[in-house]
Amino acid sequence: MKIGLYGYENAGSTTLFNAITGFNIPTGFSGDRQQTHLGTVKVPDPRLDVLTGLYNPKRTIHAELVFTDFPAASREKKALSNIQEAKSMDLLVLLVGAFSSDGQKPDPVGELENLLTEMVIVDLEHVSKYLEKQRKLPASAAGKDPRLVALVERLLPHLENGLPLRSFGLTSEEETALRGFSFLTLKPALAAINVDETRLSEKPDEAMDRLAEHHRVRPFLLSARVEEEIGRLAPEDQELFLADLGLTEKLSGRLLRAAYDLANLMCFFTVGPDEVRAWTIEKNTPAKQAAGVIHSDLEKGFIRAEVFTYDDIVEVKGNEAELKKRGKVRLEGKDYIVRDGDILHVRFNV
Ligand SMILES: Nc1nc2c(ncn2[C@@H]2O[C@H](COP(=O)(O)OP(=O)(O)O)[C@@H](O)[C@H]2O)c(=O)[nH]1
Ligand SMILES: [Mg+2]
Repeated sequence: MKIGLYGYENAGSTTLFNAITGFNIPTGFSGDRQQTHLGTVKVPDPRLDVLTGLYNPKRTIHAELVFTDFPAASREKKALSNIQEAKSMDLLVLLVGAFSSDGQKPDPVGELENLLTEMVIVDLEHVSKYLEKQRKLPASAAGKDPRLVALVERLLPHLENGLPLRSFGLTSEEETALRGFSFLTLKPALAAINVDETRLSEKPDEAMDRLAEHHRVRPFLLSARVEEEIGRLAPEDQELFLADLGLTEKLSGRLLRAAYDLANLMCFFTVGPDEVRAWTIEKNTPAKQAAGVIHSDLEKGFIRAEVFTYDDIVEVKGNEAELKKRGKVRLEGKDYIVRDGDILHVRFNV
């Protein structure tokens, strides 16, 4: 899963990136503002720690997310650099500055509106170009898909009205048909509002809420600088600091959970003496596709999956033989919908 950070200069995107990844990239004008930064973050999951205790494996592998901090957009030009790369992201974090700095009045609502509008324009241009190309093709042209063209035609007025495709009301079949376009305004997005730490427990104001609702993005309050500082403390001190701010968890944990929720993601596990590992899939994924996340051979040669739940294996302290005796190990076929916390042994043949 790939998460892209976008925002205007000085909104604090590189500071946020440092807070999440633990990196120490120079921020503000001391940094190289044209550089793109990439960082991998382990998804914390207490269940994985418990399973590690039960199986005592050679290695434990967390689910991982990759964060990309794109160069900040220039306020004068408005344009977002690398906006085309947003198409390959699974989730967007649109960061706006709401903290006070040198007497300058922040304008988080205006910033967010610009970012969101920019994304509508990218999709609108994509749709217009596609339709223009299709119109020029003879009816008999290979690969012509009149149903897809008709669907895309229906999207045009919606985008022309400045609305995101998230609010179009697409059916899941239509969404699948449109996947190849990678529309930006269909991607799950967090509106990350970078506030002073004293305002962390406040709610986003009404104008912000209205805008976020209009574009179907989820507001998320954070304080990048203070979280960056907390990240540099010893773990014991981190908890104290967080508690002082009225928080129970570091930014990376909160943000990752919001991302999983918004993108409709969940984890299943594989276990054994070599490796205990968490895997990320979308909710409602059938067993065969879930196996494909582990390895394409497991999907191709999928026969069945032995499935048991995290809670059940914890109850028998990792004793799978005992679990079988109790009839708690199921044999599931390719269409079984994998659930959060399921543990899978995939049987396959290639
Ligand atoms: N007061 C305050 N300053 C911040 C905060 N986040 C970032 N900054 C400062 O804003 C400047 C720009 O930050 P940077 O992360 O480089 O912004 P970017 O241009 O969006 O990547 C730096 O001087 C940061 O220290 C914050 O939450 N509070
Ligand atoms: Mg930056």
